[in-house]
Amino acid sequence: MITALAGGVGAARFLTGLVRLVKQEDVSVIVNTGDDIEMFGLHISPDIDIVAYTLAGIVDDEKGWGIKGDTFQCLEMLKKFGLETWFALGDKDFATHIFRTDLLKKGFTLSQVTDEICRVLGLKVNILPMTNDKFETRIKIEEGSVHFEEYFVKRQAKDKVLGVEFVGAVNAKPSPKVTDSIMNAEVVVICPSNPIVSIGTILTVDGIRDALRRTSAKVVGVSPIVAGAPIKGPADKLLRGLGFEVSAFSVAKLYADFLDTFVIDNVDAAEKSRIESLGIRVRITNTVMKSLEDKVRLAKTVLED
Ligand code: FO1
Repeated sequence: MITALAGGVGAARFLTGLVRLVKQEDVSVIVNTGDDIEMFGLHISPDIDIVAYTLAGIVDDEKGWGIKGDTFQCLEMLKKFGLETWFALGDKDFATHIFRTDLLKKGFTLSQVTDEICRVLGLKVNILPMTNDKFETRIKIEEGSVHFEEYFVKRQAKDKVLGVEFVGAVNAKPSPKVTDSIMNAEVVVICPSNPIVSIGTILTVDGIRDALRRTSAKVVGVSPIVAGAPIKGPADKLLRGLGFEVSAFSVAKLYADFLDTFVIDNVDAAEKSRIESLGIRVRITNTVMKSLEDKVRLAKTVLED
């Protein structure tokens, strides 16, 4: 059993390589749900959908989210009704949110809904929401606090980050199978996702960090920071906003209490000894995933003993 902690696009691209090496049914993916957002009365789970669409081969590869070739008629009509349409939801994507919201209203948990979505998309991988409880990552900016997606998409990550709030973390419980998937794994992979609002969010759910510390699995992380910057997304803005250095070492330090090995990019080789001084083994390879071969090679490096 391989278990992965995942956020959005970077994680999904890594997982594409992983499932070329390991049978999908032997992979569990614990996904961040702090980006989940209610819009037009619908429950949207961006990171779950990014992972599911990517592994099902229907994601818009260039954007990394949404469905390839999707149209936006519904969104245009909603705009005519004067509703806010800054979050680009395609017509086929809307079907996922309608399906999810309908089942949630019928009493299904987010985990059960996600299992149904995986079944329909023909996925054998176990996609596990980090929690079934209400959870919202909010970013503190000058004007107050906004939902992560409002910070990142509507306001285009332009605001200075003053802090992050994990609303719901106090009561949120891991969804079923989450802690078991960590305790029973041979390898747990910390995917190249945002260390603050994707991986960091998952770590705030009761019991997850503890399980990572206790598991007999090898815990291997892939640095989401290459040459002082993320490949995609606002990780640098969030790290800097919270007073952290933007580097592979800085991320390794955030995970140091449970990480066995950290995979960093060739360009960051100079950080090897600093990371090893944290008691973490370091592997150096190309971590920038352009082709399928890159993704498979990176997954192979993560799994090699
Ligand atoms: N990201 C954007 O930058 N702009 C969008 O309009 C947008 C829409 C969107 C719709 C559905 C979905 O599942 C993801 C979407 N994303 C969009 C990506 C999302 O904002 C982030 O990539 C994740 O939340 C971060 O992991």
